[in-house]
Amino acid sequence: MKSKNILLSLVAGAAFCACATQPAVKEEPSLKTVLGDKFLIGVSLNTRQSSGRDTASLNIVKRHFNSVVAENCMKCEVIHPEEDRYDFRQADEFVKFGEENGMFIIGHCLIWHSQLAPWFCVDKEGKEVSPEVLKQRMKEHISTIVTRYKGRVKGWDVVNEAILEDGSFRQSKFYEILGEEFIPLAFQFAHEADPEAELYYNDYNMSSEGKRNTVVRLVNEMKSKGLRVDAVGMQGHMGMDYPDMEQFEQSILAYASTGARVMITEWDMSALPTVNRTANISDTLAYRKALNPYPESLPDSVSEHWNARMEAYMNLFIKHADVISRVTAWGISDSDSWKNGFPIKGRKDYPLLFDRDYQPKPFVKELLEKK
Ligand code: 9MR
Repeated sequence: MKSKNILLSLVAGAAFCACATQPAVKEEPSLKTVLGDKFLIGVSLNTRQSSGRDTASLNIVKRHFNSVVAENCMKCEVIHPEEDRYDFRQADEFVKFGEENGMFIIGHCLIWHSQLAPWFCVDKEGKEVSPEVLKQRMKEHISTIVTRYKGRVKGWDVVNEAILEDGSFRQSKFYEILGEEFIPLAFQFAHEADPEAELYYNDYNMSSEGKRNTVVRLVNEMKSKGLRVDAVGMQGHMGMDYPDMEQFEQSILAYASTGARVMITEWDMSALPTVNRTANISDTLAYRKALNPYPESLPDSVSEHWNARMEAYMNLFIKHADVISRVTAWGISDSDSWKNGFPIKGRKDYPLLFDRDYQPKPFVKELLEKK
């Protein structure tokens, strides 16, 4: 017994000496360490990133984020281009990347009017399919994709952008053929395919009152029918003069009142003059030089305003961390962003958390220094 104690003391002593002589490794501050006890902090990945080619971006992803979402590779036209053909190559790569890096993986998106494969709502003659056929196609599409990634993709944007700002339903093919019913049906099919997966309704301009009222009604109705709806995704595509923060806050609370959580799912803030507030990819405008005022770099005064607004929004998310369970940026560095090409092609925008040199923006730096 005595000799065992001596041995233990020697081991402990050696361990102590080893610790004492080695300088403590200082963990680099990261967004996930600063925010990890509040909500998941996520980012969307394009295929250069999820395939591992864009290593500069991946250093940021691995250090700062604990959740990833597919920017494009799970959308219908990519993953299910023809009725009897799926193409899972890019989606498989994305999910593998997420798993290898311990990320909370989000699938985006199952039912959406945009980037919908052309075959989806028509028959061989190009005529609109019947409600029964469309239901069957939705079921097959959703079950095949969700089942493939069962237990690996932890949450799905089940229905994307189905409601307009005034609260009416978007006149998509899904709505025209099936009416409102297409939304609960999509949630039902997704849940049947993976009962463990979280399911979300996701949309932009979610602080506009009309849209808010309809989404709240929809979520309440689905929940009262016993359907699983885990969260409402407020995309969070912002500009320098919208959304109004008070309305945004009211919306967070309104969505949370359904009992679902709230997620900021596609966060970015354009630093350019606002020409419209939509994120619907077909709402484009012609290029004019005056609308691309910072082709070299962002002037300090604009950068300060941008950082102050982003910081204020981050503080709002932190304030409501009891109901917000994820904040996801829509891209890693400014050069990735869809905003460089939308709503006007060829502009240079500065909407993300990291700049074109992969450096954190001032408000991110400040956040990191707080820890
Ligand atoms: O960022 C995406 C961009 O690369 C695509 O070209 C575009 C095409 O529809 O979709 C962008 O992502 C959208 C997201 O899937 C849904 N909400 C709006 C986003 C910006 O359009």
